[in-house]
Amino acid sequence: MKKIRNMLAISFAFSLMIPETCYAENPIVQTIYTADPAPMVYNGTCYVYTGHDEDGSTNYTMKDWRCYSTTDMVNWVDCGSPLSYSTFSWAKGDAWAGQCIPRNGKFYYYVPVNQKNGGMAIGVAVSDSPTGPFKDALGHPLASTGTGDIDPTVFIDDNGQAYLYWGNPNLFYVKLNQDMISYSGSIVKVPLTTAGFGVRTGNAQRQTLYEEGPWFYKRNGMYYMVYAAGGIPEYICYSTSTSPTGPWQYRGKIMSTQGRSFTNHPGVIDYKGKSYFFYHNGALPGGSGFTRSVCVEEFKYNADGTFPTINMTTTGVSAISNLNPYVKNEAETICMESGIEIEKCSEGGQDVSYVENGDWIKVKGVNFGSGATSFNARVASASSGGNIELRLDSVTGTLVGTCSVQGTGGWQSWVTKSCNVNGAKGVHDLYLKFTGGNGYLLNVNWWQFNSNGSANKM
Ligand code: FUB
Repeated sequence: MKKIRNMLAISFAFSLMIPETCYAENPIVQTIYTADPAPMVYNGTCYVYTGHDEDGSTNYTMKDWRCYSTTDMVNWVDCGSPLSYSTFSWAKGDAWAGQCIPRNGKFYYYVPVNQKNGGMAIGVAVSDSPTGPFKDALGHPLASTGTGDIDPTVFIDDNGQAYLYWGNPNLFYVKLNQDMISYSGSIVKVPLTTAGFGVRTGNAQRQTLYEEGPWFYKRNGMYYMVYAAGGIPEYICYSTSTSPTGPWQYRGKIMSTQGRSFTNHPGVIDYKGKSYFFYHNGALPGGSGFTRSVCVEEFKYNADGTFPTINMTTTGVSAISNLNPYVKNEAETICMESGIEIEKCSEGGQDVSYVENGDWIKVKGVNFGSGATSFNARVASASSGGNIELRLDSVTGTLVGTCSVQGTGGWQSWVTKSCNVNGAKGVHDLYLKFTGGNGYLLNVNWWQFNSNGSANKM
Protein backbone atom coordinates (compact mmCIF):
# COMPACT_ATOMS: atom_id res chain seq x y z
CA MET A 1 0.00 0.00 0.00
CA LYS A 2 2.82 2.37 0.85
CA LYS A 3 4.12 1.81 -2.63
CA ILE A 4 0.89 3.07 -4.14
CA ARG A 5 0.80 5.97 -1.68
CA ASN A 6 4.27 7.11 -2.60
CA MET A 7 3.83 6.63 -6.30
CA LEU A 8 0.47 8.37 -6.29
CA ALA A 9 2.13 11.27 -4.50
CA ILE A 10 4.64 11.46 -7.33
CA SER A 11 1.93 11.20 -9.95
CA PHE A 12 -0.06 13.87 -8.08
CA ALA A 13 2.94 16.18 -8.24
CA PHE A 14 2.96 15.72 -12.00
CA SER A 15 -0.80 16.10 -12.15
CA LEU A 16 -0.53 19.58 -10.67
CA MET A 17 0.85 20.55 -14.04
CA ILE A 18 -2.32 19.52 -15.88
CA PRO A 19 -5.93 20.70 -15.59
CA GLU A 20 -8.06 19.09 -12.88
CA THR A 21 -10.37 17.51 -15.48
CA CYS A 22 -7.50 15.29 -16.62
CA TYR A 23 -7.43 13.41 -13.31
CA ALA A 24 -8.26 9.78 -13.94
CA GLU A 25 -11.31 8.09 -12.36
CA ASN A 26 -10.32 4.68 -13.66
CA PRO A 27 -9.07 2.59 -11.88
CA ILE A 28 -12.03 2.76 -9.52
CA VAL A 29 -9.85 1.75 -6.53
CA GLN A 30 -6.58 3.56 -5.93
CA THR A 31 -5.70 2.52 -2.36
CA ILE A 32 -4.69 -1.05 -3.24
CA TYR A 33 -4.21 -3.20 -6.34
CA THR A 34 -7.42 -5.03 -7.34
CA ALA A 35 -8.12 -7.62 -10.05
CA ASP A 36 -10.76 -9.94 -11.50
CA PRO A 37 -13.90 -7.80 -11.01
CA ALA A 38 -17.23 -9.51 -10.35
CA PRO A 39 -20.08 -6.97 -10.21
CA MET A 40 -23.38 -7.81 -8.51
CA VAL A 41 -26.55 -5.72 -8.22
CA TYR A 42 -28.54 -6.20 -5.04
CA ASN A 43 -31.30 -4.05 -3.53
CA GLY A 44 -30.48 -1.01 -5.66
CA THR A 45 -26.75 -1.08 -4.90
CA CYS A 46 -23.99 -2.14 -7.24
CA TYR A 47 -21.28 -4.19 -5.54
CA VAL A 48 -18.03 -5.21 -7.16
CA TYR A 49 -16.08 -8.08 -5.67
CA THR A 50 -12.41 -8.11 -6.60
CA GLY A 51 -9.25 -10.05 -6.10
CA HIS A 52 -6.40 -8.27 -4.35
CA ASP A 53 -2.88 -8.26 -5.75
CA GLU A 54 -0.49 -7.74 -2.85
CA ASP A 55 1.97 -4.86 -3.18
CA GLY A 56 5.09 -6.06 -4.92
CA SER A 57 3.40 -9.21 -6.22
CA THR A 58 5.43 -10.83 -8.98
CA ASN A 59 3.32 -13.95 -9.44
CA TYR A 60 -0.35 -13.62 -8.42
CA THR A 61 0.31 -13.15 -4.72
CA MET A 62 -3.32 -12.92 -3.68
CA LYS A 63 -4.53 -13.62 -0.13
CA ASP A 64 -8.02 -12.18 0.09
CA TRP A 65 -10.93 -10.75 -1.85
CA ARG A 66 -12.29 -7.22 -1.53
CA CYS A 67 -15.72 -5.64 -1.95
CA TYR A 68 -16.73 -2.12 -3.03
CA SER A 69 -20.22 -0.67 -3.37
CA THR A 70 -21.79 2.29 -5.12
CA THR A 71 -25.19 3.74 -5.96
CA ASP A 72 -23.90 6.34 -8.45
CA MET A 73 -21.12 4.38 -10.24
CA VAL A 74 -18.46 7.03 -9.50
CA ASN A 75 -18.11 7.15 -5.72
CA TRP A 76 -17.14 3.71 -4.38
CA VAL A 77 -17.42 2.72 -0.73
CA ASP A 78 -14.64 0.41 0.44
CA CYS A 79 -16.45 -2.45 2.20
CA GLY A 80 -13.24 -4.18 3.27
CA SER A 81 -12.35 -7.82 2.84
CA PRO A 82 -15.34 -10.16 2.95
CA LEU A 83 -13.34 -13.36 2.47
CA SER A 84 -9.80 -14.70 2.55
CA TYR A 85 -8.26 -17.96 1.31
CA SER A 86 -7.52 -18.76 4.98
CA THR A 87 -11.28 -19.02 5.58
CA PHE A 88 -11.00 -22.36 3.76
CA SER A 89 -9.17 -24.69 6.16
CA TRP A 90 -8.24 -26.91 3.21
CA ALA A 91 -6.62 -24.07 1.19
CA LYS A 92 -3.02 -22.87 1.23
CA GLY A 93 -3.30 -19.72 -0.91
CA ASP A 94 -4.15 -18.15 -4.26
CA ALA A 95 -7.34 -16.13 -3.77
CA TRP A 96 -8.03 -15.89 -7.49
CA ALA A 97 -11.06 -14.80 -9.49
CA GLY A 98 -14.50 -15.42 -7.93
CA GLN A 99 -18.12 -14.35 -8.19
CA CYS A 100 -20.83 -13.72 -5.61
CA ILE A 101 -24.58 -14.15 -6.16
CA PRO A 102 -27.62 -13.62 -3.91
CA ARG A 103 -30.25 -16.30 -3.39
CA ASN A 104 -32.94 -16.78 -0.74
CA GLY A 105 -31.61 -13.98 1.45
CA LYS A 106 -28.08 -15.35 1.47
CA PHE A 107 -24.98 -14.60 -0.58
CA TYR A 108 -22.94 -17.35 -2.18
CA TYR A 109 -19.35 -16.58 -3.12
CA TYR A 110 -17.65 -19.03 -5.51
CA VAL A 111 -13.87 -18.80 -5.52
CA PRO A 112 -10.86 -20.77 -6.68
CA VAL A 113 -8.12 -21.50 -4.14
CA ASN A 114 -5.03 -23.66 -4.06
CA GLN A 115 -5.60 -26.79 -1.99
CA LYS A 116 -3.20 -27.88 0.75
CA ASN A 117 -3.06 -31.24 -0.93
CA GLY A 118 -2.27 -29.62 -4.27
CA GLY A 119 -4.05 -28.05 -7.21
CA MET A 120 -6.71 -25.39 -7.61
CA ALA A 121 -10.31 -26.19 -6.71
CA ILE A 122 -13.58 -24.27 -6.50
CA GLY A 123 -14.85 -23.47 -3.00
CA VAL A 124 -18.10 -21.83 -1.95
CA ALA A 125 -18.55 -19.44 0.96
CA VAL A 126 -21.81 -18.11 2.35
CA SER A 127 -22.89 -14.99 4.21
CA ASP A 128 -26.07 -13.25 5.36
CA SER A 129 -24.69 -9.94 4.08
CA PRO A 130 -23.30 -8.94 0.68
CA THR A 131 -20.25 -7.52 2.44
CA GLY A 132 -19.63 -10.61 4.53
CA PRO A 133 -18.03 -11.94 6.53
CA PHE A 134 -18.34 -15.14 4.49
CA LYS A 135 -17.68 -18.59 5.90
CA ASP A 136 -16.78 -21.81 4.13
CA ALA A 137 -20.13 -23.44 3.30
CA LEU A 138 -18.77 -26.98 2.99
CA GLY A 139 -15.41 -27.51 4.67
CA HIS A 140 -14.14 -28.99 1.41
CA PRO A 141 -14.11 -28.00 -2.28
CA LEU A 142 -17.41 -27.76 -4.15
CA ALA A 143 -15.94 -28.78 -7.50
CA SER A 144 -12.65 -30.12 -8.71
CA THR A 145 -11.61 -31.82 -11.93
CA GLY A 146 -7.87 -31.75 -11.29
CA THR A 147 -7.28 -29.53 -14.34
CA GLY A 148 -7.32 -25.74 -14.16
CA ASP A 149 -10.20 -25.32 -11.73
CA ILE A 150 -10.18 -21.52 -11.61
CA ASP A 151 -12.40 -18.53 -12.37
CA PRO A 152 -15.94 -19.67 -11.42
CA THR A 153 -18.91 -17.70 -12.81
CA VAL A 154 -22.44 -18.31 -11.57
CA PHE A 155 -25.89 -17.51 -12.93
CA ILE A 156 -29.46 -18.40 -11.90
CA ASP A 157 -31.83 -18.81 -14.84
CA ASP A 158 -35.47 -17.65 -14.86
CA ASN A 159 -36.66 -21.18 -14.01
CA GLY A 160 -34.46 -21.23 -10.88
CA GLN A 161 -31.78 -23.52 -12.28
CA ALA A 162 -28.33 -22.24 -11.30
CA TYR A 163 -25.21 -22.90 -13.37
CA LEU A 164 -21.56 -22.71 -12.39
CA TYR A 165 -19.05 -22.42 -15.24
CA TRP A 166 -15.26 -22.25 -14.77
CA GLY A 167 -11.85 -23.31 -16.03
CA ASN A 168 -8.61 -22.78 -17.89
CA PRO A 169 -7.80 -24.29 -20.39
CA ASN A 170 -11.12 -26.18 -20.30
CA LEU A 171 -14.53 -24.67 -19.81
CA PHE A 172 -16.58 -26.78 -17.39
CA TYR A 173 -20.06 -26.41 -15.96
CA VAL A 174 -22.34 -28.03 -13.40
CA LYS A 175 -25.98 -27.52 -12.54
CA LEU A 176 -26.13 -26.27 -8.97
CA ASN A 177 -28.89 -27.43 -6.68
CA GLN A 178 -31.30 -24.99 -5.03
CA ASP A 179 -29.08 -24.93 -1.94
CA MET A 180 -26.29 -23.43 -4.11
CA ILE A 181 -23.67 -25.50 -2.26
CA SER A 182 -24.12 -28.83 -4.05
CA TYR A 183 -24.73 -29.92 -7.62
CA SER A 184 -26.59 -32.59 -9.55
CA GLY A 185 -25.24 -34.69 -12.37
CA SER A 186 -21.63 -34.76 -13.34
CA ILE A 187 -19.27 -31.98 -14.33
CA VAL A 188 -19.62 -31.28 -18.07
CA LYS A 189 -16.67 -30.29 -20.23
CA VAL A 190 -17.92 -27.80 -22.85
CA PRO A 191 -16.80 -28.71 -26.37
CA LEU A 192 -14.48 -25.84 -27.29
CA THR A 193 -15.27 -25.76 -31.01
CA THR A 194 -13.93 -23.04 -33.27
CA ALA A 195 -17.54 -22.20 -34.24
CA GLY A 196 -18.25 -21.64 -30.57
CA PHE A 197 -15.08 -19.94 -29.40
CA GLY A 198 -13.17 -18.66 -32.43
CA VAL A 199 -9.98 -19.81 -34.08
CA ARG A 200 -6.59 -19.63 -32.39
CA THR A 201 -3.53 -20.21 -34.51
CA GLY A 202 0.01 -21.15 -33.58
CA ASN A 203 -0.85 -23.07 -30.41
CA ALA A 204 -0.95 -26.85 -30.69
CA GLN A 205 -2.67 -27.19 -27.28
CA ARG A 206 -5.44 -24.65 -27.84
CA GLN A 207 -7.39 -24.40 -31.08
CA THR A 208 -9.91 -21.81 -29.88
CA LEU A 209 -9.63 -18.34 -28.42
CA TYR A 210 -11.10 -19.30 -25.03
CA GLU A 211 -8.50 -18.85 -22.30
CA GLU A 212 -10.09 -18.22 -18.87
CA GLY A 213 -12.16 -15.81 -16.80
CA PRO A 214 -15.66 -16.70 -18.10
CA TRP A 215 -18.57 -14.39 -17.21
CA PHE A 216 -21.93 -16.09 -17.78
CA TYR A 217 -25.30 -14.32 -17.88
CA LYS A 218 -28.56 -13.95 -19.80
CA ARG A 219 -30.05 -10.83 -21.32
CA ASN A 220 -33.24 -10.53 -23.37
CA GLY A 221 -33.37 -14.31 -23.83
CA MET A 222 -29.76 -14.58 -25.04
CA TYR A 223 -27.08 -16.37 -23.00
CA TYR A 224 -23.66 -14.71 -23.00
CA MET A 225 -20.25 -16.15 -22.24
CA VAL A 226 -17.70 -13.33 -22.06
CA TYR A 227 -14.10 -14.43 -21.43
CA ALA A 228 -10.42 -13.68 -21.56
CA ALA A 229 -9.12 -14.88 -24.90
CA GLY A 230 -6.12 -15.44 -27.07
CA GLY A 231 -3.39 -16.38 -24.61
CA ILE A 232 -0.78 -13.96 -23.33
CA PRO A 233 -1.48 -11.06 -23.65
CA GLU A 234 -5.19 -11.58 -23.24
CA TYR A 235 -8.09 -9.73 -24.79
CA ILE A 236 -11.84 -10.11 -24.19
CA CYS A 237 -14.15 -12.03 -26.52
CA TYR A 238 -17.64 -13.44 -26.23
CA SER A 239 -19.93 -16.18 -27.44
CA THR A 240 -23.71 -16.48 -27.25
CA SER A 241 -26.26 -19.25 -27.14
CA THR A 242 -30.01 -19.73 -27.03
CA SER A 243 -29.50 -22.28 -24.23
CA PRO A 244 -27.60 -22.06 -20.92
CA THR A 245 -25.54 -25.09 -21.87
CA GLY A 246 -24.76 -24.20 -25.49
CA PRO A 247 -24.02 -24.89 -28.24
CA TRP A 248 -22.12 -21.60 -28.31
CA GLN A 249 -21.60 -19.28 -31.23
CA TYR A 250 -18.44 -17.17 -31.33
CA ARG A 251 -19.41 -13.46 -31.61
CA GLY A 252 -16.09 -11.61 -31.66
CA LYS A 253 -13.78 -9.40 -29.68
CA ILE A 254 -15.07 -6.84 -27.18
CA MET A 255 -11.87 -5.34 -25.81
CA SER A 256 -8.44 -5.62 -27.40
CA THR A 257 -5.23 -6.03 -25.40
CA GLN A 258 -4.63 -2.69 -23.71
CA GLY A 259 -3.10 -1.44 -20.46
CA ARG A 260 -0.11 -2.75 -18.58
CA SER A 261 -1.49 -6.19 -17.71
CA PHE A 262 -1.13 -9.35 -19.77
CA THR A 263 -4.33 -10.75 -18.25
CA ASN A 264 -7.77 -9.25 -18.38
CA HIS A 265 -10.99 -10.41 -16.76
CA PRO A 266 -14.56 -9.32 -17.62
CA GLY A 267 -17.65 -8.65 -15.50
CA VAL A 268 -20.84 -7.32 -17.10
CA ILE A 269 -24.00 -5.91 -15.52
CA ASP A 270 -27.02 -3.77 -16.22
CA TYR A 271 -27.61 -1.26 -13.44
CA LYS A 272 -30.21 1.53 -13.25
CA GLY A 273 -30.94 1.27 -16.97
CA LYS A 274 -27.31 1.35 -18.15
CA SER A 275 -24.86 -1.38 -19.13
CA TYR A 276 -21.41 -1.59 -17.56
CA PHE A 277 -18.28 -3.52 -18.49
CA PHE A 278 -15.76 -4.17 -15.72
CA TYR A 279 -12.21 -5.30 -16.45
CA HIS A 280 -8.69 -4.90 -15.08
CA ASN A 281 -5.43 -3.40 -16.27
CA GLY A 282 -2.14 -2.22 -14.78
CA ALA A 283 -2.96 1.48 -14.80
CA LEU A 284 -2.06 2.47 -11.24
CA PRO A 285 1.47 3.66 -10.53
CA GLY A 286 3.53 0.49 -10.02
CA GLY A 287 0.91 -1.44 -12.00
CA SER A 288 1.78 -4.57 -13.98
CA GLY A 289 0.41 -7.99 -14.86
CA PHE A 290 0.67 -8.90 -11.17
CA THR A 291 -0.34 -5.55 -9.65
CA ARG A 292 -3.60 -4.89 -11.44
CA SER A 293 -6.52 -2.50 -11.04
CA VAL A 294 -10.23 -2.79 -11.67
CA CYS A 295 -11.85 -0.31 -14.07
CA VAL A 296 -15.34 0.17 -15.52
CA GLU A 297 -16.79 1.50 -18.78
CA GLU A 298 -20.39 2.20 -19.74
CA PHE A 299 -21.55 0.76 -23.07
CA LYS A 300 -24.72 0.21 -25.12
CA TYR A 301 -25.56 -3.16 -26.63
CA ASN A 302 -26.26 -3.08 -30.35
CA ALA A 303 -29.94 -3.52 -31.29
CA ASP A 304 -29.40 -7.25 -31.94
CA GLY A 305 -27.83 -7.77 -28.51
CA THR A 306 -24.25 -7.90 -29.77
CA PHE A 307 -21.46 -5.99 -28.06
CA PRO A 308 -19.83 -2.84 -29.39
CA THR A 309 -16.06 -2.54 -29.17
CA ILE A 310 -15.13 -1.23 -25.72
CA ASN A 311 -11.86 0.56 -25.00
CA MET A 312 -10.13 1.20 -21.70
CA THR A 313 -10.38 4.83 -20.55
CA THR A 314 -9.02 6.79 -17.64
CA THR A 315 -12.17 8.93 -17.48
CA GLY A 316 -14.43 6.02 -16.48
CA VAL A 317 -18.19 6.49 -16.37
CA SER A 318 -20.64 9.33 -15.66
CA ALA A 319 -22.44 9.58 -12.36
CA ILE A 320 -25.96 8.13 -12.34
CA SER A 321 -27.00 10.42 -9.50
CA ASN A 322 -25.64 13.08 -7.17
CA LEU A 323 -24.48 12.29 -3.67
CA ASN A 324 -26.47 13.50 -0.67
CA PRO A 325 -24.11 15.18 1.82
CA TYR A 326 -26.86 15.57 4.43
CA VAL A 327 -26.75 11.93 5.47
CA LYS A 328 -23.91 10.08 7.18
CA ASN A 329 -21.39 9.21 4.45
CA GLU A 330 -18.65 6.70 5.10
CA ALA A 331 -15.30 8.50 4.85
CA GLU A 332 -14.15 5.66 2.59
CA THR A 333 -16.64 6.86 -0.08
CA ILE A 334 -14.14 7.73 -2.77
CA CYS A 335 -14.07 8.76 -6.40
CA MET A 336 -10.35 9.51 -6.28
CA GLU A 337 -7.79 9.96 -3.57
CA SER A 338 -4.16 10.68 -2.94
CA GLY A 339 -2.11 9.22 -0.13
CA ILE A 340 -4.73 7.77 2.20
CA GLU A 341 -5.25 4.17 3.24
CA ILE A 342 -8.30 2.24 4.42
CA GLU A 343 -8.39 0.07 7.55
CA LYS A 344 -10.91 -1.78 9.70
CA CYS A 345 -12.72 0.58 12.08
CA SER A 346 -13.44 -0.24 15.74
CA GLU A 347 -16.88 1.37 15.30
CA GLY A 348 -17.70 -1.06 12.46
CA GLY A 349 -16.92 -0.98 8.75
CA GLN A 350 -13.76 0.80 7.63
CA ASP A 351 -12.09 4.14 8.23
CA VAL A 352 -9.72 6.41 6.34
CA SER A 353 -6.27 6.13 7.88
CA TYR A 354 -2.53 6.89 7.54
CA VAL A 355 -3.47 10.43 6.54
CA GLU A 356 -0.59 12.84 6.03
CA ASN A 357 -0.29 16.52 5.17
CA GLY A 358 -1.52 17.13 1.59
CA ASP A 359 -3.47 13.86 1.23
CA TRP A 360 -6.97 14.22 -0.17
CA ILE A 361 -10.20 12.46 -1.10
CA LYS A 362 -12.45 13.51 -3.98
CA VAL A 363 -16.19 12.79 -3.72
CA LYS A 364 -17.83 13.46 -7.06
CA GLY A 365 -21.13 15.21 -7.76
CA VAL A 366 -22.17 16.27 -4.25
CA ASN A 367 -25.50 18.12 -4.22
CA PHE A 368 -25.42 20.79 -1.51
CA GLY A 369 -28.81 22.15 -2.66
CA SER A 370 -29.40 25.66 -1.34
CA GLY A 371 -26.49 25.50 1.02
CA ALA A 372 -24.66 23.70 3.82
CA THR A 373 -24.11 25.45 7.12
CA SER A 374 -21.96 23.00 9.04
CA PHE A 375 -19.94 19.79 8.76
CA ASN A 376 -19.51 16.93 11.23
CA ALA A 377 -16.83 14.28 11.04
CA ARG A 378 -16.16 11.25 13.19
CA VAL A 379 -12.43 11.40 13.76
CA ALA A 380 -9.63 9.89 15.84
CA SER A 381 -5.98 10.81 16.28
CA ALA A 382 -3.12 9.44 18.34
CA SER A 383 -0.98 12.41 17.32
CA SER A 384 -1.72 16.12 17.74
CA GLY A 385 -4.22 16.00 14.86
CA GLY A 386 -4.64 18.18 11.81
CA ASN A 387 -7.29 19.83 9.64
CA ILE A 388 -9.91 18.62 7.22
CA GLU A 389 -10.21 21.37 4.63
CA LEU A 390 -13.47 21.27 2.67
CA ARG A 391 -12.81 22.45 -0.87
CA LEU A 392 -15.01 22.59 -3.96
CA ASP A 393 -14.19 21.24 -7.43
CA SER A 394 -10.45 20.89 -7.02
CA VAL A 395 -7.89 20.22 -4.34
CA THR A 396 -7.00 23.92 -4.51
CA GLY A 397 -10.63 25.03 -5.05
CA THR A 398 -12.80 27.30 -2.91
CA LEU A 399 -12.39 26.60 0.79
CA VAL A 400 -15.87 26.36 2.34
CA GLY A 401 -14.87 25.15 5.80
CA THR A 402 -12.03 23.81 7.91
CA CYS A 403 -12.63 21.17 10.55
CA SER A 404 -9.76 21.10 12.98
CA VAL A 405 -9.03 17.91 14.83
CA GLN A 406 -6.94 17.61 17.98
CA GLY A 407 -5.47 14.42 19.40
CA THR A 408 -8.10 12.05 20.79
CA GLY A 409 -5.70 9.70 22.54
CA GLY A 410 -5.72 6.91 19.96
CA TRP A 411 -6.16 6.06 16.29
CA GLN A 412 -9.42 4.31 17.21
CA SER A 413 -10.59 6.74 19.94
CA TRP A 414 -13.45 8.37 18.09
CA VAL A 415 -15.01 11.79 18.64
CA THR A 416 -17.31 13.91 16.49
CA LYS A 417 -15.87 17.28 15.43
CA SER A 418 -17.77 20.10 13.71
CA CYS A 419 -17.07 23.27 11.80
CA ASN A 420 -19.07 25.99 10.04
CA VAL A 421 -19.52 25.84 6.28
CA ASN A 422 -20.02 28.83 3.98
CA GLY A 423 -20.47 28.91 0.22
CA ALA A 424 -21.29 25.25 -0.50
CA LYS A 425 -24.40 25.44 -2.73
CA GLY A 426 -25.53 23.39 -5.72
CA VAL A 427 -23.63 20.45 -7.18
CA HIS A 428 -19.84 20.26 -6.75
CA ASP A 429 -17.06 17.77 -6.45
CA LEU A 430 -16.08 17.80 -2.77
CA TYR A 431 -12.44 17.54 -1.78
CA LEU A 432 -11.53 16.58 1.77
CA LYS A 433 -7.98 17.87 1.95
CA PHE A 434 -5.93 16.96 4.99
CA THR A 435 -3.38 19.44 6.31
CA GLY A 436 -1.18 19.67 9.39
CA GLY A 437 2.26 18.87 10.67
CA ASN A 438 4.52 15.92 10.09
CA GLY A 439 3.53 12.28 10.33
CA TYR A 440 0.08 10.82 10.50
CA LEU A 441 -2.60 13.36 11.33
CA LEU A 442 -5.98 11.78 11.88
CA ASN A 443 -8.40 9.01 10.92
CA VAL A 444 -11.97 9.58 9.66
CA ASN A 445 -14.85 7.13 10.05
CA TRP A 446 -17.72 9.17 8.55
CA TRP A 447 -18.79 12.70 7.68
CA GLN A 448 -22.05 14.60 7.25
CA PHE A 449 -22.98 18.14 6.26
CA ASN A 450 -25.91 19.97 7.86
CA SER A 451 -28.13 22.77 6.67
CA ASN A 452 -30.62 25.16 8.23
CA GLY A 453 -33.84 23.22 8.07
CA SER A 454 -35.20 20.85 5.49
CA ALA A 455 -35.81 23.65 2.91
CA ASN A 456 -32.07 23.97 2.55
CA LYS A 457 -31.50 20.32 1.98
CA MET A 458 -31.09 18.81 -1.47
O1 FUB B 1 -6.03 -13.23 -10.72
C1 FUB B 1 -5.50 -14.51 -10.95
C2 FUB B 1 -5.86 -14.97 -12.33
O2 FUB B 1 -5.44 -14.05 -13.31
C3 FUB B 1 -7.35 -15.09 -12.56
O3 FUB B 1 -7.89 -16.22 -11.96
C4 FUB B 1 -7.39 -15.06 -14.04
O4 FUB B 1 -8.68 -14.82 -14.57
C5 FUB B 1 -6.42 -13.96 -14.35
O5 FUB B 1 -7.03 -12.70 -14.27
